[in-house]
Amino acid sequence: MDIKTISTTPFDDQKPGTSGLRKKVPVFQQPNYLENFIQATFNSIPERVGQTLVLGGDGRYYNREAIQIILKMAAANGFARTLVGQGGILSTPAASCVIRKYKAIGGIILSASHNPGGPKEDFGVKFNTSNGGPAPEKVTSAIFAESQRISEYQILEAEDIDLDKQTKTQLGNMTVEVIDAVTDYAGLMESIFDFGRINQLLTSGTFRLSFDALHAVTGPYAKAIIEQRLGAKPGSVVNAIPLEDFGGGHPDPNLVYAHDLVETMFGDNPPDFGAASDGDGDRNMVLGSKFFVTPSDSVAIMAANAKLVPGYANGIAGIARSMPTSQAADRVAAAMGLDCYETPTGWKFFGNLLDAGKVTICGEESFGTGSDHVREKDGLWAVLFWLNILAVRQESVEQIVTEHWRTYGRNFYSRHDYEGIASDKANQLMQQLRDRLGSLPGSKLGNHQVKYSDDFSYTDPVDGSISKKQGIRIGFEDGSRIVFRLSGTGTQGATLRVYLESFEADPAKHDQDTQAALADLIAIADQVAQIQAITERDQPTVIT
Ligand code: VG1
Ligand code: CO
Repeated sequence: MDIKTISTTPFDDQKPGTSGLRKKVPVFQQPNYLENFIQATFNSIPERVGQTLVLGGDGRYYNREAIQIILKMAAANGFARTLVGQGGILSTPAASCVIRKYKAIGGIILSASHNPGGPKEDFGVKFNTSNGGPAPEKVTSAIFAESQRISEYQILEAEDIDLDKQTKTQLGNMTVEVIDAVTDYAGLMESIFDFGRINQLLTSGTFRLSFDALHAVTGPYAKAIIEQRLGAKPGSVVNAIPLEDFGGGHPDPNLVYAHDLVETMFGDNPPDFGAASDGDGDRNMVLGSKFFVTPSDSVAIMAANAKLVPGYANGIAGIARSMPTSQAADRVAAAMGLDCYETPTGWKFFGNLLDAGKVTICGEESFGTGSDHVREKDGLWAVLFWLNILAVRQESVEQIVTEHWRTYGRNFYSRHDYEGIASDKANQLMQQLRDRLGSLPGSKLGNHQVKYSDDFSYTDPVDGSISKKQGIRIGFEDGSRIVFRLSGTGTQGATLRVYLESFEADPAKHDQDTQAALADLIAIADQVAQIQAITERDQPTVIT
């Protein structure tokens, strides 16, 4: 065996963000950059020797090269076995499923999620632990600490592995198993949902659906599950072939970036159901005919209808949502007598709650929903959940959502993103807001009386760990809220996210336009945070 020990020096910028380490491809291609981060990750799991690792990615540019490097490093670092998705492909939820099913010590997922891909675009590395979930903060901090004192890494000198054939190959003392990327995941979906009933709906002749994979990782999964197993008409899944640059698009399932699907769903004679997922398959957007379901409503509606799905027929244990996500889910939890947890942004904060059995369904406003079936948010799972509800209730998406609002009231909700602003300006904006937090409660902003204002701090109810400075919240007496935070997934400058929410109990007012319903809060947000003055932008780049 030819294991080489290579001397290296630390890079100071390897601190994982909201979801792994994300940088431009050329940054990862610098000598030793990827290797340092992988060795730092391996160093943080001393119990790795003799264990199984899971490896795959969303197929973006540099995926295959990175996989070859990581395989050789895993072989040199004592792993007994690595499971790799065929072609180097594993969606984020599928990787979570495989880690759990084969009791791996962890997994490495190569993805920058919804960020564009290509030689000059984004690449990323996420490490998931043995529960299948994103490494919690204590692990990502340990990885960062390792990256700051690294002096060498181990790599096996060997030929590249053929990633396209499902075979077992020996790499030093480690076995590499190239596995079908879809089978385990599809089997899990079949164990949760009523495939028979969904099949009846999809083959009834009247129901039409369109799933846009945006040339990202969910293409093969959606083809296999929605078309082949569930019988949707061929062509129901579009843009199904994963491309290294996602066809030049932005694989982000929202009303702005999934524009073709939006045109289909809001055009003439639209299908009954439309959905899209992101680069790595963990996000979902759900649409009905000429109707958009906000992700915050989606998680609330799923929780309220969970008993219609066989996998949740015995009820759910509780609900969790990220802090900026609307409080629609809280209303469902209250009505069902369940606990509802509010966590910082990022799926890693749901892991402990799921492991402890405190919650079953989790959601984020950023088009992320999931459950205890894996430890990641799961785009196709959410789509199948909706199809299962539609198959049982035999109503349209719009009917289901509007009826939900009549029962629970409507939380009007929108997120305004200001992308690519200068980091110093973004920090200045947050700092001056922070400086004013103490003086806001009791004062009036527009017509709204401030009830509380703080920088969100979270104490994990399971292990007691504390995460501070997770976003500035201003809450009003009437239940409306404005939240400000900076993105932790970008690779260029800073992105300011402004989250706006108000509540309306009166069904006569539920069909207002969202932006109109939130207009006064939007004006208050600008006034209190000096957005236009500091960023010199007169409008957001993306509104969801
Ligand atoms: C964003 C979203 C957050 C999500 C994260 C990862 O983070 O706001 O809700 O968990 O992306 O999603 P940020 O820090 O940019 O706001 V994914 O699909 O990129 O793994
Ligand atoms: Co994603």
